[in-house]
Amino acid sequence: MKHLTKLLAATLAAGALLLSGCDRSADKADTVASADNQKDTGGSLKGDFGPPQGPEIKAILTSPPMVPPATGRKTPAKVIVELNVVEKEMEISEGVTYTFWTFGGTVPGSFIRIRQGDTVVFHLRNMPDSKMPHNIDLHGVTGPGGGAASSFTAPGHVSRFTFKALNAGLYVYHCATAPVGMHIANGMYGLILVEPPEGLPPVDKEYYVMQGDFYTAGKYREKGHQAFDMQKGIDENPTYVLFNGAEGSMTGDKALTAKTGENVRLFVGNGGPNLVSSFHVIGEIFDKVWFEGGTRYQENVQTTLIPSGGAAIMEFHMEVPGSYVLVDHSIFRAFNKGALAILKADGPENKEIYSGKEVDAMYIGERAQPNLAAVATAATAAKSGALTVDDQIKAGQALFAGTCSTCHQPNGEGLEGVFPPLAKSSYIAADPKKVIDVVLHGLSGPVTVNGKDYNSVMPPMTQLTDDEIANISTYVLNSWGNPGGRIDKAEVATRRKAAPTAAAAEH
Ligand code: HEC
Ligand SMILES: [Cu+2]
Repeated sequence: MKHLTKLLAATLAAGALLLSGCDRSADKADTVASADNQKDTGGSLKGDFGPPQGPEIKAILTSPPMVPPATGRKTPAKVIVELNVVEKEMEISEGVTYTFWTFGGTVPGSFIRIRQGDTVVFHLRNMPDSKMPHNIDLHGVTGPGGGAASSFTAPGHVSRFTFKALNAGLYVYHCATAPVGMHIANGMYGLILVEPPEGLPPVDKEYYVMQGDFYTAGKYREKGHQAFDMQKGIDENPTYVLFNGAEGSMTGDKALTAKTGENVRLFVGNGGPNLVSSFHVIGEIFDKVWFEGGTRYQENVQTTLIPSGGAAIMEFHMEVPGSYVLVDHSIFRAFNKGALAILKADGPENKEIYSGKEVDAMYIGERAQPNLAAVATAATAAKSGALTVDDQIKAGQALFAGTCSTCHQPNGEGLEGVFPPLAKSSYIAADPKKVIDVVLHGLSGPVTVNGKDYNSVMPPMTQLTDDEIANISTYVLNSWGNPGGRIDKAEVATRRKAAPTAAAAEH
């Protein structure tokens, strides 16, 4: 024990020596990086610029993915922030609704932008039709609880507290009412940017993106209204991992946009409640990342970590037109839980930097097309008992594009010797209901389709729900010269039970 302590002390001393040695040489290295990037900001001590000056200012709040304009101020002001807590049902995925608890009616909540040294008078109003009390803890507040204790607000009440924003940075705010995990999991978080006194350098586009993990009683994409599942939350086993509170919140015609030649700045937060994000943009390199939302930046970064309850600012220059995919690079979250968004850059090709071809359908899948409305229509029709074959075919087509077409090709022709055709398939004609089994349980070993032999493996599509499989199967049966017919959800459920898949057997 004694030995160990001694050893530790010696190691520490050696480390300290090394460190101070390092420091001195860094002082001498008079590079742009050390002068500009390593300056002493003085922290909260230097963030008090005295009493507010000029008239009171009402903060402009924006809904995601928009960001309020720069404050443009050179002096500290008194800034009024009015934020409403709204509990409301919204779509979490096509045909799936969830009761979110929100700051400002959106997930994440309204973006707040102020300047270091500002005095903020915060009004938190909990709407009269709320069922729960709520409060707010802003990570940019210096003071116990970050405002939480002073802002506990019952339904139909308003509370007010004042703070001086001493530290510059990008900060998360969230509800901190018990059970805290549940309030955050229901969407109660957002970002507040405290600009440094000199402001941020101007860029062409600024966007607000925030990740969160969600826990529903039903499985991923199971249609209808879904309740919160506390046990899944405790187990840190999310059903959805999302950017801006909904699957597809920034894809298709809602994609973020930019032009080539522009500088884009992303303010990215992570509300959690549980997961750490490995935030990445497929096809871009971050020129700069203000990691952890702090004062210093790192350059030339591929993927940046954003902790739960943390944030980062990143900037990059758009060189090549096309679709860039924002993902959590813990990649099952992107392709199987929804953590995927698109930034679409328009402009002339730049063949010297990139030879061309749009990002693979494999990366964006069905999220590239804005046609998932068909899936929602089918879900609504199914609920009211008015689901037609046509609804099913349209929904199935959209889902086929994201699930089956990478192998069997969009026209169902397959790839010779590798993926058998679904078009005019002799396999399907022999027993149309077999489509359900193949999708549910996969297929391997030798098969002959339209006179050609295949001996490969199709994995079971365990991520699909019963009604998704019913719609895809109905689409396949009614396309490309196949025999037609209709598969309903109940039939899929029966066949699923008949031969449990590996995934189902786990329970
Ligand atoms: C990862 C590639 C892949 C994906 C994705 C895929 N399949 Fe397959 N599929 C195959 C392969 C490979 C076979 C042949 C397996 C064998 O050789 O035993 C096959 C066989 C089939 C067959 C039987 C043979 C035929 O051509 O009629 C059907 C039906 C089928 N797939 C439907 C689908 C549907 C519907 C989807 C989407 C829900 C889908 N597949 C997704 C690779 C895939
Ligand atoms: Cu709350």
